[in-house]
Amino acid sequence: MKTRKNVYHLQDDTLAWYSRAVEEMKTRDINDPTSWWYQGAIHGYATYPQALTFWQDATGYPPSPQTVDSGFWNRCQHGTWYFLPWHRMYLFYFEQIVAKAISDMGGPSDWTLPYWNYCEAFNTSASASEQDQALQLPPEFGSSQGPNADFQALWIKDRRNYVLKKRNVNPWPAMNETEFTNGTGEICFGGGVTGFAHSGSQTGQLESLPHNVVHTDINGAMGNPDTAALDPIFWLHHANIDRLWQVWLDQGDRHNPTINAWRNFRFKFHNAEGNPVDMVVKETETTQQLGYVYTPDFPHSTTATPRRTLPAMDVVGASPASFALTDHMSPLNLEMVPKPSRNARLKAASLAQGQKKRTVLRISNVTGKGPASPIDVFITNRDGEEGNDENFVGCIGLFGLQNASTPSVESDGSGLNFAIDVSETIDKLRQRDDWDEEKIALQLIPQSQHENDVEINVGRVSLHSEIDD
Ligand SMILES: [Cu+2]
Repeated sequence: MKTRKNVYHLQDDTLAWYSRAVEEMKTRDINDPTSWWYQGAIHGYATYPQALTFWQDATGYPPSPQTVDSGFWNRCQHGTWYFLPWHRMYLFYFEQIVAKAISDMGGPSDWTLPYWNYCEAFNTSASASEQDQALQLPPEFGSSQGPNADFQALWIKDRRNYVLKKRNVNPWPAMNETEFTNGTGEICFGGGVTGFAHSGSQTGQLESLPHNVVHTDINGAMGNPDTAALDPIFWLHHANIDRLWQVWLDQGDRHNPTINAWRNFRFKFHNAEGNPVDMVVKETETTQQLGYVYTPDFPHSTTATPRRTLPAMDVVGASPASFALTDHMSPLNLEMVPKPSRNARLKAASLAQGQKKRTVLRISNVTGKGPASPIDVFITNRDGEEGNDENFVGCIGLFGLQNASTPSVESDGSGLNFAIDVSETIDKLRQRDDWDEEKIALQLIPQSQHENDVEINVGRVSLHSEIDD
């Protein structure tokens, strides 16, 4: 059994060999399934300017039309219940291809992909310096000054941030969910029920945060599915997401889907020899099945606070119209459903002890383009109140914005959708003396100022709460 280790706990030359392998794989032709370029294109490949700036560096560029249309490229699964199994397979074959490159160069025969556990920033039993360190891109991957001289190939141009914001790596909204999927568009751990979904719209909580938000925080190649896997940190980020799936399952009382449509779905890859292979989702249900484990690490499987299965919900209020998201958006008042029919749906419901009424914020049909930064979301309840730590509800990452906004074979073009559990913030606001159920406003603030090439339009924002009996 292989063990994938925390990148900050490595005490060997795993990263030195990784850098050498990346360098070697970059010399392979883009049409070679085991090249760095082909491996990246399996996730996503495109030639609009923002993507071309990375792809034109590829050995043998441009790829032959036969390669592009081979059915092996542009396969990544997003906004779907296949997000986790597809990426697990993708990492599994990539790890074998890298390991073979390393052993062919005379290195060790058992190279294993490490993971980057940025979630450690939420580990209150870790020291402050350990928490801070976890948010930093491991120094071997370079800095804004350029590559680390000993690990040249682990750097890539145009990364926006080398230190993540703590709120962008919060594992709890995902880990606390108890259901892998609960049908269409509802809040859940692993994503909504779909078919093959290269640019789907039913994003699970783990995919949303930390996955999407970390992508857009680092930005550059990582900020876009059509280039993300060209950044060597991509693979350590996804190893952490893959680990969180296993930690979630190990909490007990959590289950993968049992439906055959999920279990029997098949995806194609290439193995270390460059030969086509396929794998079925049910082969990926635990890491052990694929011959590897992760070192025990935060969050531990016993520390989550399980949320109740999502009850029946109804709309309490919504934005009156679609709106453009600018850098300095002031709070937007939601239009509330008239009171008689709303029937105090935001009041504390009488639930069994310790249970909280659930309220969910949906941000739907987000369309646009450009390298958007993560967006902080706040709910305010007072005139003139701006977003702050007390009314912060979460952040969203517009990973795949352009593809989701462009009608194509892969997407209906209706944009990205997000769901955030806001029960705790609503609960906090309800405690205030001046709480007013008619005054729910929403503020969306990009974490960094956008250049002119970013355009974001939000179709609808709506607040949903549990129906009273
Ligand atoms: Cu990703």
